[in-house]
Formats: sequence, structure tokens, C-alpha cells
Amino acid sequence: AASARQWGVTPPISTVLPTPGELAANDDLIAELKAQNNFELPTETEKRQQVLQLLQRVAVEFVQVVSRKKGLSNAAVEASGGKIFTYGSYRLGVYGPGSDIDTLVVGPKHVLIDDFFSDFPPILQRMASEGAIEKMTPVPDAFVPIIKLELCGISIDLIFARLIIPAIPMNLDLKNNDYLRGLDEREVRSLNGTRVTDEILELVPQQKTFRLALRAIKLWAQRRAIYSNIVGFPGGVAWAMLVARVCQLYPQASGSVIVGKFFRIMNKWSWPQPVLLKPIEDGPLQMKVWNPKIYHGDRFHLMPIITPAYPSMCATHNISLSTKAVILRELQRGGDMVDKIFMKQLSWNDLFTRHTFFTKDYKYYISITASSKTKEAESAWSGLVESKLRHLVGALDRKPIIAVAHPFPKGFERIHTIANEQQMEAVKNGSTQYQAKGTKTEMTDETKDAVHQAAIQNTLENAEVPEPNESQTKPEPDGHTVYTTTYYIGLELKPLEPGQSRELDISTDANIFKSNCTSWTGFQPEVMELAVTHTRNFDLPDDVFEPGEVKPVRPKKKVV
Ligand code: 3AT
Ligand code: MN
Ligand code: MN
Repeated sequence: AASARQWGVTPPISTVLPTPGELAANDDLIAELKAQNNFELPTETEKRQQVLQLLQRVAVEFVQVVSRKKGLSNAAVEASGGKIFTYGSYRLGVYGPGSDIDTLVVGPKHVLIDDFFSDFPPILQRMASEGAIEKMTPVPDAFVPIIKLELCGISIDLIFARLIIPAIPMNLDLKNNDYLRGLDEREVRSLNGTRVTDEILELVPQQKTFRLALRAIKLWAQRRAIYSNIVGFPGGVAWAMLVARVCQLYPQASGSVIVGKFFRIMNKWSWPQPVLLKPIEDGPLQMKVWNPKIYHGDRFHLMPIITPAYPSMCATHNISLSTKAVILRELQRGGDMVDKIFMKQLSWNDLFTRHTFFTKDYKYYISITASSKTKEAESAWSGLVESKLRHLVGALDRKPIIAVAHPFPKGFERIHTIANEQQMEAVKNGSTQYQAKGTKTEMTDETKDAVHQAAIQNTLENAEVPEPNESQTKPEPDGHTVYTTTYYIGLELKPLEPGQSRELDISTDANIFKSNCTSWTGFQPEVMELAVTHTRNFDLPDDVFEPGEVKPVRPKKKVV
């Protein structure tokens, strides 16, 4: 069945069925993912379904309430419908215990995004049981406007889109490109997540195999610190498309085989040839579609992975020479390990070993510390700095002495209490000596992106960040608080050529990067600071190491 048609843009590489050994390796892989707590309990999944049923009822009620407000006839109100869709890891079926549910509410043409923000939350409050909603944060100014909430203990990302039709029946799907007619760019973006995930699932020969392989690849990419769209690695959607392409090339293979082939195929891929799941569609509308023949910018994509739904886009435009090199290195390691796993010399557990970014990989690091006097300012400022990091990585890539500039995908958030200028100076440069009592370092979370983005957007539009209030600007007797987020870039230097100096001067690149960040309209020189410093491996702060990891030590001076 799976081999009856061609999946994707080329014939398959092989259609053989898995061997008993490959099936055994598949069972082992499932067992290892279970041991890694990658699957959630059936009772939890049931809770997700109940939450989605509630959201569906709320969506219908919401559409009716708005339809009535807009003066539609009773019959039209009754017929107006409303439907929820999901996207993200839940839709792909690769969610774990900590995953959110990414949910899209679709309404008919007379229901607008403003109605969603004004009317959906109170209706949800009313229809949810007492105390079920723990938190609700509407972020209307985000790139994709969103309501983030916590419902029955499950995080929900709720977005909205309308279609230019009078009613939304329950059997509607979003495949038809004509549904994009008459929508603005923002509305198209909101529909995009569901349209892309739905297409990915339709374009793979066996969904069950795809899901298992994708779970393995996502876990591997997270453990190896190469999962983050924002700093220049593939994100969830891009990893999903890569796995889907390998599934197309081996339509009958087991998940275990897909994982092995994945590493080899993607490592040997003739980048920058794009990874496509189907031919790129020239849609019915005037929308930009990825095309390096037409758009100069698209020619610079080093590892293009193209979304299947119209309008097709490159999901990996942030990848740099360095992050590409790191990805290829990891693909090589993954391929070598899976060979050994199939020969029973290693186990799947070895594939998922944590990265050694701070313990072994580099001797030299660059620390980028964004600091602010208020928590709110820091949220926006660190998000802005993070979104510009890849430009600094690009500049470092172009330096002849640097072989690899590897940005760590997460920032480290710290809270400090400082008593004087000198301590302030140290903290601004990334020191962890004055961390506030009772606080601990936290890692930035991908899921905060929308909030970060919105904070940036907010400040762009209103051109003001909450001013620090009096008590925060005046030094208090017991010192005052500074919030920092530090990002680390690992540096691998090229072997010295005769006559070349070891001197690594990045001051020009650091200054360009800093002015790139501080030229942001939301930047407040009184409140926010940015520092770029060199850090040797043995000078890294203790809190970047996990329990059990050994911090590098200063090498002993050679005795002459
Ligand atoms: P989890 O299981 O939730 O950790 P996920 O793949 O569902 O994994 P997210 O919920 O963070 O990850 O994201 C789901 C989708 O939402 C992926 C992407 O289409 C969209 N998305 C997330 N963050 C952003 C962002 N900052 N900008 C644009 N789209 C985003
Ligand atoms: Mn999600
Ligand atoms: Mn999400």
C-alpha cells in the first residue's frame, strides 16, 4: 500500500520491508524513548482531548455571540459554526508530558481577530469549570497574535483566523488555497501552522513510522543542542520536514531504519539543494513563494527546507556556515552511532547523550549579556538580542582565524542584587557572583518566543518600555536588582599559519552587533545594557553545568 504511489518529488531509494533485526531495533527504540519519558500517560492524553472538546464548544459559542452582536439573523447565527484545529507537536503526534497544545480557532468572515481578543477569553472563563484556567495572557501584537493560557494544567497556545465564507462547518479542512483569498498577511500566517502540519502528515507514507522517527530525531537534536530556529538551527517544523523526506525515500522502512537513513541522507545531501516534500506550488494569489531564481535573498539559504503548503517558505533561513558545520558534524556522529547500534555495539541511549558544549567542545567562548533594571524590560531586551545573535555569528564566521562560531540555543537568565557600581559592572559583563538570594538561573524556553516577540513588537509600536519606578532606580540600602540573560557562542579557531597571531580581536564585530541591537526603537539606554566579552572555558560560570558534569580547569603553566 505504502509503495503504490510515489511519495514526494523523486522515486523511492528502497521499498524493502524491515528485517527482523531492524524490527527488533525498532522495539528497542520505542523502549528507550519510553525510558526517556518521551511519551505521556494515556490518562494525560485523555485530558488533552477533553480540553480540546471544551475549546471546540467555546469556539462555536464565541462565533455565535459575535455573529449575534453583528446583527445576523437567528438562522445565520445558528449556522455560523466555528471549528478548532491543532498544529505543532500535538497535531504531529510527537508531544510529550511537557508539550503545549497549539490550537487554531477558525471563524467565518464576519468574525475578526479583535473579536477574538475581546470575546473569546470571557466566554472561555464562563464555560470552563471553576479554577480550570490558571493563567491567561493575550498577546495581540505578536507576529502571530496569540492567547497563551494554562487550562486544566495544560499549556495552550491559542491563535485565530477567519475564512472569507459565511459559515464554518465541522467537516471543513484548510487545504484549499482559495481560502487564503482576501486575507491579510497576518491572517495567512495564522492559518499556516495547521496547513503545513496537515500537509506534512499527508505527504508521508506511514504516519506511525514518521512519528516514531521524529520523536527520536527531536530528542536527539535537543540533547545535542542543535534545536532552535532563532539562533540558526532547525526548529520543530524543519526537523519534521527532514524526517518526512526520509520517510518518502524509504516508504516501507521501520522507524529505526528511518533514523539511521536520516543521518546519512541529510549529511550527504547536496546542500544548498532544497529539501522539498512536493513540488512548490505557484498559488492563485500574489504571495511571495520561496524561489532563489527570483529572490536574491533566497540564494543565501545554506540548508533550505521548504514548507509544503502554499505559500511555501524556507523554514531554515537562519542557518549560518557555522551552524551548518555543527549540524553536519552531529549528523555524522548520529550516523556512525546508529551503525553501531544496529551492530549491537552501542544502544539507542548513547545516541541521546547530552552535548558537551560547555565541558569539552571549546576552549574559547564569547558571552553576550543583555541586562535590564526591570523584569519586563529584560523580557523584551533579551528577546531582541537573541533575535540578532545570528548576525554576530555571521560576522564571526567571516573572520579568517575562526573555524566555527557555535551559538548555544538557550540563554541563561539570572537575577542579581548589587550594592555598588563595581558590582554592577561585573554583573553587566556576565558575572554570577552577586546572584540574588533564593533565585536560581533559568534557561530560556523556546515557548516564550511569542511573548518575547510581542514584547518587542509592543515596544516598537508604543516606543516605550515600562519605566523603572523610583524604588528601582535609586540604590536601596540593601542594593538593587539587575536582570540578565547571557548567551554563549563557542569558538573553534583555525590552526595557526606561520606569522599569524593568536590575537582574537572581535571588538569591531562586537561593536557592530551592539549598535545593531541598541538601534532598536525600544532600546532604553537608562534601563538596558549589552556586553560582549571573551570567556575561557575554565572561567565559565558554574550554573551552565549540569550535575555530574566536570567544569574545565585552567591548564597548569608549563615549566620552562
Ligand atoms: P512542543 O512539544 O510544544 O515543545 P512544538 O513543535 O509544538 O513542540 P511550539 O509549541 O513551540 O513547538 O511551536 C509550535 C509551532 O508554532 C511551530 C511553529 O509553526 C509555530 N511557532 C512557534 N514559535 C514561533 C515563533 N516565534 N514564530 C512563528 N511561529 C512560531
Ligand atoms: Mn507545541
Ligand atoms: Mn506552542
